[in-house]
Amino acid sequence: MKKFDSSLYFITDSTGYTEEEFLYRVEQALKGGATLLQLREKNKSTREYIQLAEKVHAIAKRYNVPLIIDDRVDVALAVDAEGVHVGAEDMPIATARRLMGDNKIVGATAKTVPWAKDAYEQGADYLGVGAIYPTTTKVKTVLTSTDTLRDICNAVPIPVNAIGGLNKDNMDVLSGIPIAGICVVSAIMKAENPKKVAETLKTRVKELL
Ligand code: TZP
Ligand code: MG
Repeated sequence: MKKFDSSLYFITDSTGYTEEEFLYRVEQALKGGATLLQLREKNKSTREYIQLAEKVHAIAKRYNVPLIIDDRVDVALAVDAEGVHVGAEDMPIATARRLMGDNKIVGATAKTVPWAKDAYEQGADYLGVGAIYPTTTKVKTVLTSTDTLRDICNAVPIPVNAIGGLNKDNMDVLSGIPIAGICVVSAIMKAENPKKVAETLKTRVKELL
């Protein structure tokens, strides 16, 4: 399964939630129309990561939404997830591609045009570019300008998603930039009503693309 729609790419953060509440929120996001899902865990043991990924994958399958695992090719393979996302400090993209095979999605992070071109050449299927705005989500990142985002979109033939601090009220800066979609963590994860927020974001992003 290689075709995917990254228009509303929801990236999880289980911090502060019980597993039950977390899984409920993930499902609500999918009900609200998230098109792609990434499980992003930074503090779990391998065993815990796999156990949670199995549960999230079962939910995602019911909504026909591909599951991408952050950082960990072993976890992605263990649960037969649809893909993996690797950043600058993770496994090299070409290695992840070799291990995952050609039928899985390999996503990568890029913050400059040369970096984006290299990621594409190594076999990335999509790029996440940001942070567009400062973010409250725990991540090692710097801001990326919308000019750089546009240049990256024009430099590679693969889908490019904007990420970082995005919410329904601040997406206008992306207007006219040929992105494939947006990635959000906290906008949905911390929402009082994740389903409703996902619906709103989906509508806004459709207007934008
Ligand atoms: N990479 C760049 S910014 C970011 C990641 C993983 C976090 C985005 O989270 P939020 O809550 O949507 O700002
Ligand atoms: Mg990473």
